[in-house]
Amino acid sequence: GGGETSVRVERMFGLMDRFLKSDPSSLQKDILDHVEYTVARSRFSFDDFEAYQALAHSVRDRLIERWHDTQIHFKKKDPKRIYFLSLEFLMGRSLSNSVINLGIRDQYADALKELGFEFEVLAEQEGDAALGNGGLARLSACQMDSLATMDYPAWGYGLRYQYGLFRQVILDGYQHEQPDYWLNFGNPWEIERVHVTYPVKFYGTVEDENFNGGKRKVWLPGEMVEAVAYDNPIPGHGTRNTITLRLWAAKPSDQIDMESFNTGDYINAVVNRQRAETISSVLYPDDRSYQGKELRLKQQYFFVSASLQDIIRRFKDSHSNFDDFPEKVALQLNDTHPSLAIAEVMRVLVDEEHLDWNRAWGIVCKIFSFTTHTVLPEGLEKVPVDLLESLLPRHLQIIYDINFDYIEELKKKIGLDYDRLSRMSIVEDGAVKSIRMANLAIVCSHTVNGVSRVHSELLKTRVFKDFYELWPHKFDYKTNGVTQRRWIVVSNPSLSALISKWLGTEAWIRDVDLLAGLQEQAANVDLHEEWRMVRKVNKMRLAEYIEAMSGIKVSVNAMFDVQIKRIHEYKRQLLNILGIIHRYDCIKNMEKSDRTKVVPRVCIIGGKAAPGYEIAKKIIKLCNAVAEKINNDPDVGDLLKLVFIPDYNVSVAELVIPGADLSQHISTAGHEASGTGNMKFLMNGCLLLATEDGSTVEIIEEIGEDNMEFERSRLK
Ligand code: Z16
Repeated sequence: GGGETSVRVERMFGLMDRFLKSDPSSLQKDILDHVEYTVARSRFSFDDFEAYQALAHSVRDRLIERWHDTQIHFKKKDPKRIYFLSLEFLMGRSLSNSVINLGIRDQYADALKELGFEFEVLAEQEGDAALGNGGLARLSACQMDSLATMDYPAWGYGLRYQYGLFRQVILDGYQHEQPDYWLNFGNPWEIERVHVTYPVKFYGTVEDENFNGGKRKVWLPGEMVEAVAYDNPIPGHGTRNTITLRLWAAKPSDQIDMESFNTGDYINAVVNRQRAETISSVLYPDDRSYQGKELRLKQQYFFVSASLQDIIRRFKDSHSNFDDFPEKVALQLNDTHPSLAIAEVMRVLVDEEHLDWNRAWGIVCKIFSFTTHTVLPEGLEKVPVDLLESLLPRHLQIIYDINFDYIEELKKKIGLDYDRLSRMSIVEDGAVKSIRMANLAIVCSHTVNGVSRVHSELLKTRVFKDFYELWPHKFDYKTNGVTQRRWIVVSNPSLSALISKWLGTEAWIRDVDLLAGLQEQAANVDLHEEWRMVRKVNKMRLAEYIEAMSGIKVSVNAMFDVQIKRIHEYKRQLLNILGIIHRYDCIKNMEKSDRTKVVPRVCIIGGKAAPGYEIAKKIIKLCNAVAEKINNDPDVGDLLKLVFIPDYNVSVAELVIPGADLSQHISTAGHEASGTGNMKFLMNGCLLLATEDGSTVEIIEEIGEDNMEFERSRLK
């Protein structure tokens, strides 16, 4: 009865402090409790890694509190939710970011000091979560941080790969790939939701069934796997809002395959079940070429299907009429990777919820927006029809039906211009008949976002010109950004302190525009001096790292000239290396007396090549060969060094960027959709050497022409 319940509830509240406390001794107690009960080590004997684990678990507890409050708050308010669907998230490390956003970093540092540990040393124990390739994936991570900080009711959805982006090992100058089995040592930043699971179906056939005097389609799938949710809490800064990155892992489903168990081959039946897990096992390491592999398509549908079941379940918790769906749900497609979501929503609404086609279509047209990240044709996904037909036969029919209606409408608008109709069709009738996922996404989305102004212009005038002429109102852009929380506060604490001191406030940590206030101090020599000291300290950190990684000693008095990003022809690392060879040659041929005029330079290049991208791999080899030559020439000494930093990732970036004097963003103009590294260097006070491409064009406008120099060719 009620009496008994209230006694129980009272007892529960009595046992629970409303919130975990964050004074040093509470933190120490929590950490030591985790050493003993979570890590299962004696509190008198544990190493740095175990201390990190315990520390991380105590932070996790605090995240969970806020996460619960956030869920309750939004459940009551029932706002329109933003669902960000992305196959990639490059989160990097979580510890520092979390305690800084929770506002308890210093408290933790003090608490640890008394226990004999350094916060920074423990933070170094954490491995990167590298569930993504490059800019697109790090953008997803930055966006999650900003959505949380700005109090949005947002969810990120993705895949929990067991193997993240490969580790790059350099042997004899060549890149070798090693598996990144990142979950080996556990992951304190995720919460496994054993009860949040959904079945995901593949293969099979589509049959006609009698229904209400008519016919309808039923999909009889041939395979079923289970999607299990793993929640990664994302805390905002200066707010209790803590949102969720929900990643799906594949597990064998209990509901099928009983047949194979009945045949008596028990061992093989178990082994076959286990194969389900391969769906979420490995991230594809190609940063923009689409290969048309079945496993990749399976990954896409797996995460789309599980996410939509979850989203629709949440909607149905408080709504019964699907016409309200667009008022409560916004689905953001991060590139075309999740664009099967369009066909899946149609399928659920029509086949499972029994809405008629036009009503379902009206809903679909209001909920999707599509962000596109490239203009390179090889980046555009084209799924072979044969592949789609075998894996998802009902979805193929739905896409054909969407295309049929759309082409009929199109004919009314543009007439029988068959060239144009075939260019704009969702279905490509080439040697290999295929589905153009970008066309599907454009047709069905209300907004198509570019990632910088020039990128958007190129979409409108070239890549998607036909569509722009038809639907100019759909085309928009949101120039990429990066979060200053990670790229200044986490990665450059001394600069962060300097900025807060000279601005007289920490408000810039939530509102980046306030950094403009530093302009008033632009001529302040005291500030200059402090700034130089900060740079020096960061360069020393970086120099130590370089020596530890490569044995190369570099002088912190030299200019650090950095290019770090995925290796790609259009990004022109080759041009950089040729420039370095030229510089070497000049020094060699110089009069000895002229050498004093040379600014000593340490050139730093880092980045991974897609494992199948031969030219990119050769560029890495070339870089290492040139480095070998230059670094071992005593005649050149500190005037020029070249370092290839292996295994470039988010935490390496956090170390390198604050120590850079000059950074290179020299893509062939018209190729870099946006670029985000440029912003990270810029906000750390680094000079940019750049082509007028992507977001650099807008950076030029922001900093003003007083703060830049054009190359002569442009002045002519
Ligand atoms: C990627 O990282 C990007 C584009 C793409 O098609 C595939 C991948 Cl994996 C990058 C763009 O190259 C870069 O210019 C942009 O800043 C970034 O996406 C985020 O929009």
